[in-house]
Amino acid sequence: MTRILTLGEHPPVDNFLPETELVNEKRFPLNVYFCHGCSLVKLLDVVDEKVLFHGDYAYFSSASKPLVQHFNGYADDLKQRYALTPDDLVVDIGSNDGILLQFFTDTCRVLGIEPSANVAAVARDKGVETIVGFFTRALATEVSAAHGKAKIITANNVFAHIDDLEEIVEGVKVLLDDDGVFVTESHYLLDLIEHMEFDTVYHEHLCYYSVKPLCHLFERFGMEVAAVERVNTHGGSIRVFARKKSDTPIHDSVSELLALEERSGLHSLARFQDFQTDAEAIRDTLVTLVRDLRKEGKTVTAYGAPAKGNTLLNFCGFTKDDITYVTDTTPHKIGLLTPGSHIPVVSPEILETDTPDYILLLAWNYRDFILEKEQSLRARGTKFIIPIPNVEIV
Ligand code: DWN
Repeated sequence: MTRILTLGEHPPVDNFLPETELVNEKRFPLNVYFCHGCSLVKLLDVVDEKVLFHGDYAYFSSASKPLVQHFNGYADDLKQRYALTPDDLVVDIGSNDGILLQFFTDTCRVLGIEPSANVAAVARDKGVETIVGFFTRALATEVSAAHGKAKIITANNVFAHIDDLEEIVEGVKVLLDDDGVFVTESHYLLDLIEHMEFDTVYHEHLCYYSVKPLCHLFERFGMEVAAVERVNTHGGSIRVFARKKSDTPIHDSVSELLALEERSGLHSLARFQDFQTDAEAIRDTLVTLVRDLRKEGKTVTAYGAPAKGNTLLNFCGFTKDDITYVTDTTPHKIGLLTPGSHIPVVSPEILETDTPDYILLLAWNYRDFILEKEQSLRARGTKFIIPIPNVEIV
């Protein structure tokens, strides 16, 4: 393993806190490594999953309208591919607020598995049956005994969060129908490095997947990657279709993406040699810009308090002296402080009356949607600072 990026000591990005609890805030090293064996890029400093995912978790997928639209389309795609009948079972691991399964309840049986009770409660209110807990072999055995085998198991923006991959893949094999499919969506390493999305590095994200190490992983457990697709969520992700080993031919998309990765140098350490200096260059440009604007008496706020935004704020060392407040649509985050940088999170309604001179767009992965949505604010003179893939003002 060779370290390819160090971002310093950071608090968990989804642990938004009230002023009174700041004393308990802990920081952990945030370093990224490249594996010479299978080309996997990952963290080695693993923070206990109970510290990261707990009964007061702050991320609600449905707080982002474009993401709801994405998962609606994703559900339609799976329904078309796999002729689901009312008796079929679709299980979503890390189902959050039921953002995907809500689109299956009219078609078949669904079951969510979500470790954060407060988020699972929102899914249940949507009629999505949800078990509160982490997915394990034991839970898979219980579920298959109670509900039968699953035709489809999904794990979106969660497969990269898991340290014990053997436990989850073996659990999937227990619960999955022999001709079932295990579909995952994870941030794609190629997009991360090509678009300098270093802010998506945080403790929840243990692995930064490319297709090569995923093929190795499933091979180890008697499964295979049957097909892959690139999707545009979270700055660029891969939707991977895995199944139990079979005689059915593998779709060309797998060899095509493996070849693209090879051509892009993604399987060799050299590809990452400038990762640190390039990340620091973006940081330095952003810090200089914001601090110069403040010196000129300009007001600077931020838009969206995503997990990735907290990596960026802390890597830049920003405080509320630099950024007065950050707006977010997630009720759970409003009224709390951003982890580490301790900037107040407020309701987006403030922008109906307040006209900041500049707004740092932390939720850059929804750039087009947000710039469109905030036309009137921009007409009032507010400029947006886009930090990734390079700092620009629009
Ligand atoms: O792994 C994870 C990734 C995949 O998703 C999770 N553990 C956490 C999450 O990361 P994130 O917080 O960076 O995800 P989002 O979806 O980019 O977060 C966007 C944030 O911006 C949300 O808090 C909602 C907010 N938002 C907003 O305030 N106004 C979003 C939109 C679209 C808006 O218009």
